[in-house]
Amino acid sequence: MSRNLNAKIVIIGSGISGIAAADRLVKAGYNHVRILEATSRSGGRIKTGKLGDSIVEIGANWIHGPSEENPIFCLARKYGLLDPEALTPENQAIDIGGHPPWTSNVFSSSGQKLNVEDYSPALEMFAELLNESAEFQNQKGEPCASVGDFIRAEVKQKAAEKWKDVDPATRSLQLCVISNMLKVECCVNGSHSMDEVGLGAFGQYKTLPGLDCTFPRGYEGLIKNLMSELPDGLVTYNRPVRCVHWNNALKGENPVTVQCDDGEKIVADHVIVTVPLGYLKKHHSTLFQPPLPLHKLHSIHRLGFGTNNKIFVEFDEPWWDPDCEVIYLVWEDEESMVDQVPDVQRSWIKKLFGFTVLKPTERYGHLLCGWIAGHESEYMETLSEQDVTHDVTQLVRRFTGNPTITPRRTLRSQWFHDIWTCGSYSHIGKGCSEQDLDNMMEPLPPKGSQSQPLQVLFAGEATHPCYFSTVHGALLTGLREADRLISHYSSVNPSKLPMSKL
Ligand code: 6YU
Repeated sequence: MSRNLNAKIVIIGSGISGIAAADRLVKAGYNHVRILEATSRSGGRIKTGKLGDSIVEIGANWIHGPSEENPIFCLARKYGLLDPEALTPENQAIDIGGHPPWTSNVFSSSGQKLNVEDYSPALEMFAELLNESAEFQNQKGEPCASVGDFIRAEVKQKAAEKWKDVDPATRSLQLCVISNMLKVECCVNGSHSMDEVGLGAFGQYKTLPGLDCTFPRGYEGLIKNLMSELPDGLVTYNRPVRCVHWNNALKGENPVTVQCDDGEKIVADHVIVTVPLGYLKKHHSTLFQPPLPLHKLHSIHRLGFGTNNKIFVEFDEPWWDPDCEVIYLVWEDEESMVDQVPDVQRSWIKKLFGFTVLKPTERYGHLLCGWIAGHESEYMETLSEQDVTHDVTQLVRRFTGNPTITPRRTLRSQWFHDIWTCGSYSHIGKGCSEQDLDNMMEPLPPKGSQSQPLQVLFAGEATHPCYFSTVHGALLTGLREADRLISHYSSVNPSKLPMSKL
């Protein structure tokens, strides 16, 4: 195939995956590349905001696994966006397996601050079972359909052996801690419940070494730097795409036509679709003409895409220890190991697992980030700021036993009601396998078709086989699809293009 630098390439979405694809193509010499973005900004789920004087992340928070293999870490380092500690070889070498060893404070619903020995047996058991949950990959079968079912069954069995001589109150508390841990995992996975996270392919997600770090001046700094390297005018903002008409060449026209909401029709040789899985789930039937092939549709349905929201809460004084990095809130009536609340409207707040502490204090003051996943989180989005603040205040007063604590201000994210995202990020759904992730990234027309190849390509976090749900995963998918086109047209091996050129 001859190199065709005049190929018309349209990228839908200006999140990190779309930007990475554009950057790679432009630097490879393609001169008809454009991005159509529905909103007025680039970055998508990378979104930095402010609460008072503090910079806060509404979307992505950390670089997961900041080390040499992580392209986000390499770019952030190149642009000088990280604190010096994050750059040290020691920091890069720490292998935490996705769960940073944070110093915790644990409070119970009767207003007690628990001692480590009160809750550590449950934490240890949970961590062990979570590791085991990732080991059914490539095995002949798994004992249960979901991670939630597996953990509950195993805890019951192990508790009967290990905690048989423990007094009932202590034993019940351990089970309540397990409920809290399940809620934490709902946030990590972006799922409503761990009962909806598939066990068989749970081990598909891979972590990188490095202790998770943040961007002291905001994650969006990365987007600004990347955008400054792209030609002016490459992104058209406020231009939602309504429909991608593919296989047009059969009618003697250009292979693809992109129809925008405002009626404009843009012809292209290739379209790279980077819209979130949540958006795809909701709009696939109108977004593609002809419709997506059945195997791709089934994978879109099987993969999970849930909501994880943040509620930032600022206080005048800390009510946690100076070294505390995470606060867990344990409900003492949850010994049945639940991660869903029975009555969402009345008790949505029980789903909030607790808070991470924004550090260092000199930068953020006394600022916490609350985490809440699932349908309870989606309901929270419908409440007024005042109602959310009221419920969070009552929660903190109850768990600390201090009826006077009052937040100075709050701010929450609303990812489910963001019409261009429809949730937060993807996870392995029940019944999912590696094949589903392969199907997600398969271009159109599918293999074996006689029509013009690579008309529609798919990037975005939900199309990465093992780094789905992350910023680095999303970036790598953009590069992958750009490279697919480059190698389609060129004899030059795209892997020879240095990463530093990005
Ligand atoms: C990470 C983190 N992080 C917290 C929260 C969220 C996410 N992630 P984009 O959506 O960015 O871009 C698509 C664009 O398309 C967008 O601009 C749209 O407007 C546009 N669009 C849509 N429809 C369109 C149309 N019709 N026409 C035109 N344009 C259209 N990742 O690395 N660290 O700390 C977090 C977190 C609250 C919401 C995160 C984190 C996820 C990333 O933000 C996300 O993957 C990428 O930004 C997506 O980029 P993109 O380009 O694909 O889409 C075992 C096991 C466990 C598995 N999971 C463990 C990992 C945990 C992940 N953790 C995340 C945690 C947090 C806290």
